[in-house]
Amino acid sequence: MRLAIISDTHLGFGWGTRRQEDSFTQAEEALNKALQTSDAILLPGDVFDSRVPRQEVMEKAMRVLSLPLQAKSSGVKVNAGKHVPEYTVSGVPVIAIHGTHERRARDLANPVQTLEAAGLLIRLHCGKAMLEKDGEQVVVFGMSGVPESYAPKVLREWNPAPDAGAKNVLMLHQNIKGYVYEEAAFISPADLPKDFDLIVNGHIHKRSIDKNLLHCGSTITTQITREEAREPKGFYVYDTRHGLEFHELETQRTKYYEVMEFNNATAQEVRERARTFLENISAEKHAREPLVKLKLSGTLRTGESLNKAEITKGFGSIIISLDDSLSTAEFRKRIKDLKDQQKNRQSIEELGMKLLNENLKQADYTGMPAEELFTILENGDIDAAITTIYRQSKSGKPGNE
Ligand SMILES: [Mn+2]
Repeated sequence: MRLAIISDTHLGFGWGTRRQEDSFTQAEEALNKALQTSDAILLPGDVFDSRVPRQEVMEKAMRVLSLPLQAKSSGVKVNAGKHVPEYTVSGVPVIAIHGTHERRARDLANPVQTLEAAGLLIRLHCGKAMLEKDGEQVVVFGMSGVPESYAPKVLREWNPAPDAGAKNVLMLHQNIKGYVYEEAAFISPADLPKDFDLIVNGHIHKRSIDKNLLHCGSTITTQITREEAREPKGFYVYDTRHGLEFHELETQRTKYYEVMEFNNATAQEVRERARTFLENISAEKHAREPLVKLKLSGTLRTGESLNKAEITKGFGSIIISLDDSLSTAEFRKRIKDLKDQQKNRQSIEELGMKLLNENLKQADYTGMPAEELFTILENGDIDAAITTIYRQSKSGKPGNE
């Protein structure tokens, strides 16, 4: 059996910018290629770029994700242990989990659930779907993204057990130690359930294969880093007989990442060096406008100021992200002010979470994670929050305030 794995399509990414079609173009290319040779398609989370996508994004997403339903039947039979409309699996079945970008509080519908309601895919959360074709069985297990600190507990309690008579694939969407900075992850590769033929983790946009753990990366570049600039995007096919194949996307833009260091430079020096670099890129042939990340760092001579527009002027055929961290004294202060503002905003949210956590603890509350409750409150849905607390509090009665 052949399972295409298309991760982190981030549909709707860059909406309102010159890149607003990219997520759809690249997801569509991946799906069209996958449909030619695969029996089923797995989407390990972050299908969308946001938890409440605008209608225009939803419309485009539905067009793209209806392609597998319209494709020629792969002949695979699916049993997901729940009702699945006939048409959902009449072409090439799609099995998805939701990721961090889509996660919402339990009582609120996330966009992957919306797609499932329309019959475009089968969504798993601590569940599995059995696939069968020509006497071969593959079981796809899926745990949708949960807050990182809950991930070990949710995984332990779910305790997915591979089926001895089948190939077993597990889909996750979490941080895993060794792939992100240490404090961000609560799961190590050693904590992952044993005896799976393949574990696919979404979320990490850089691809890698380590034993049976696959990070297939995103189909779209959401952040140009030095490493991501080198790495072409694509998707994988897991062939149960022959292993993993990578398929590179042709519609992706060429990426450039450059850091320029200056020491006590004049604005003119900076401008000239930057423009020479951009001219070289602009002289090359590109099927699509390339993405350029240019970082200017170091120091500007006192009294000099840089006009970014003068650097990028005339390069309409390049999508430039100009990161100017050149500092003169005034500039440093402006950045510091902005950072302070940002910090203050964050700390209000953190303080809110902390207060909520403490109050819930005092009230002996054991219901949904505080983070989810916080999201409901953040949305201003006080009634929903109260109902949830009453329903889920230990005693079933309100606590002491
Ligand atoms: Mn992602």
